[in-house]
Amino acid sequence: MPFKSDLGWSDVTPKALFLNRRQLIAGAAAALASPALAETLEPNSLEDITSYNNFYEFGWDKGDPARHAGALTTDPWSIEIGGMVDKPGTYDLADILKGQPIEERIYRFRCVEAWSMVVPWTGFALSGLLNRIGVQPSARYVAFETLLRPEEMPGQRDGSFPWPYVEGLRLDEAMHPLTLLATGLYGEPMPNQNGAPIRLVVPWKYGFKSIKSIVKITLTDRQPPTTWNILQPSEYGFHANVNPEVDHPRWSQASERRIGAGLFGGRVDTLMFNGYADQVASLYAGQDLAVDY
Ligand SMILES: Nc1nc2c(c(=O)[nH]1)N[C@H]1C(S)=C(S)[C@@H](COP(=O)(O)O)O[C@H]1N2
Ligand SMILES: [Mo]
Repeated sequence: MPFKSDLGWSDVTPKALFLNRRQLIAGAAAALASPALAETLEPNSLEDITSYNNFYEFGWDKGDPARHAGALTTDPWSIEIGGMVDKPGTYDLADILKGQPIEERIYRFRCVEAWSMVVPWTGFALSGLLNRIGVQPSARYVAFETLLRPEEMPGQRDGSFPWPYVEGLRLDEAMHPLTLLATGLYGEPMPNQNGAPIRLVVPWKYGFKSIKSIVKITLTDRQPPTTWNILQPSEYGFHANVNPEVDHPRWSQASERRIGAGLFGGRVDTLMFNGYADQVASLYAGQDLAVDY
């Protein structure tokens, strides 16, 4: 029988994650580099963030994840970490979170479908976990995989989709301090429909890169396959950096609909790298962003 810790990750996280909405908003104001961005960083409501979701394991409608993800068992949870690492293994989430300080990060979130939100995540930098596991010099990419459990994920009973959902980052992107492993939002453990118990958040890339409910992380020297690129390579690239100047073949990426902003007034200009250009543009120096979409 596999080792079962008496302390599940959900016993550990709520205390570590405690913070209230007022503190989150104060934090957002303090973190602002430019007052012009204040309006765009007012977080969406918990209701918006947990009722309008893409999580195709639970169905194709934006309301399906809220309806069906409650059935997902998220404790116990473990992540298999392997490939070009010093300490490969299957780690209980409680062990991954032990001694790991949890931070609040209020990020813009921009879906490739041209809608957006602002989300007050809680979590920790992916680089912290990779450093503890020990990345070997030969590694150049990080591959991620979502749970495969068709008994609890009705969408996975649809055989036409290449389950499990997979994603990947270049190692320099994975190590960037903005790249987050999120374990909650609004100071509460991650709602199932948002990718419980642990999901990636890469705020300068289209939302499909931010893979949910991660069970496997592999360090590799080859660019890993990614779900939307497998499905439609001419529309969804590996990089998927938010870029108002590179349109999707079927729609403009110059602006976005801010969820919750009301029927009239909800359209805002899309920002280069989703507003994080000063922190990430240097990662792509010398690359043609229209080719590496
Ligand atoms: N495993 C998995 N991860 C996923 C998805 C998915 O369908 N399955 N959808 C992606 C897409 S397209 C988006 S926009 C975001 C949505 O995250 P949210 O529902 O928390 O806003 O999750 C991403 N991660
Ligand atoms: Mo998306």
